[in-house]
This record gives sequence, structure tokens and C-alpha cells, in this order.
Amino acid sequence: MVQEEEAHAAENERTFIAIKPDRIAEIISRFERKGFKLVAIKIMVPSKEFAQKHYHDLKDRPFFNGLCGFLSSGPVIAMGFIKYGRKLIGATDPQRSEPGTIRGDLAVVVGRNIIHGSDGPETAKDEINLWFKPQELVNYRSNAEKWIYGVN
Ligand code: IDP
Ligand code: MG
Repeated sequence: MVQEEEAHAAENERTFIAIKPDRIAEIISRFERKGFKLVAIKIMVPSKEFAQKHYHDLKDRPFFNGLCGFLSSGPVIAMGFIKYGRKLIGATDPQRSEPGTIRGDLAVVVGRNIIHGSDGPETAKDEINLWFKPQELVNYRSNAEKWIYGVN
């Protein structure tokens, strides 16, 4: 891809992020610093059924029940971003996440790896639809975009 097309693709690709409270400002600021654009945000306590829907692709894994129990055990800050890569989050197992990534810097065990981020553009679409109503998504042009992506 030529540079401009790449910038355009990055500009339009969405990602869904979910975090537990306590490190809200620090985690949002990492996305903001990298140029992710926040287009939806809310705080909620997902039900167990909701968590099972969110993690439906993992339903056969041995940790599925614990994982859904954890997600629904308290508040979650759900966010939609126009994204720029998944590298910021780090590997699933925080012991293998590089320093400098969110999990590498802030998490210790895999079952409590602090942040969920969608695996790719398709799952991002499904997850944003699950967590947000269309009217909860706001689109706008931020001032920094022309410096970060080179678009006008
Ligand atoms: P990801 O969050 O890096 O995309 P997934 O494979 O989609 O990783 O798994 C979703 C979540 O399930 C992980 O973030 C982690 O919290 C949990 N998980 C994944 N593998 C294990 C495991 O082996 N034991 C316990 N929990 C796990
Ligand atoms: Mg995943």
C-alpha cells in the first residue's frame, strides 16, 4: 500500500476496547498519545449473559466461565476508537508482553490482563455493535489528525 492509502485505512479502522476501572486515565492517555480517536465511551456492569456474548468465540475454552465471571464482576469502561494498530495492548499473556505495551507495563497474570481489545476489524465491528447503539458513536475530525495521518 502506498503511504496515503495506509494512512486512510488506519484512519477508518475501528477497534473496541474494554478496561476495568483504576487505570482509566493512564490507559486512555496511551491511546490518545498514539493518535487513536475516541468515538464512543461508557461505563457499565455487564451481566454474565452479556459477557458470554462478548466472549462467544472462547466458549469451549476451560477458562471461559471464569473469564465471563470476571468481566461481569464489576464496572467496565467500554470504548470505541478509530484505531492505529493493536501493538499498544501487548500479547495476551502479560509475562510475554513487551515492556512499553499496556499489558507489558501494567498486568501480571493472563486471567487479569487488564484490557480487552478486539482481534481485528471484523470482531471490532461486532463488538462495537454489541456494546453500543449507533447513536452512541460520535464521529468528528480531530485537530491532530492531519499531523498524525497526513490527511486534510
Ligand atoms: P486477547 O485478549 O489477547 O485477544 P484472547 O485469546 O482473545 O486474547 O482471550 C481473551 C481473554 O481470555 C484474554 O485477554 C485473557 O484475559 C483470557 N485468557 C486467554 N487465555 C487464557 C488462559 O490460558 N488462561 C486464563 N485466561 C485466559
Ligand atoms: Mg481476543
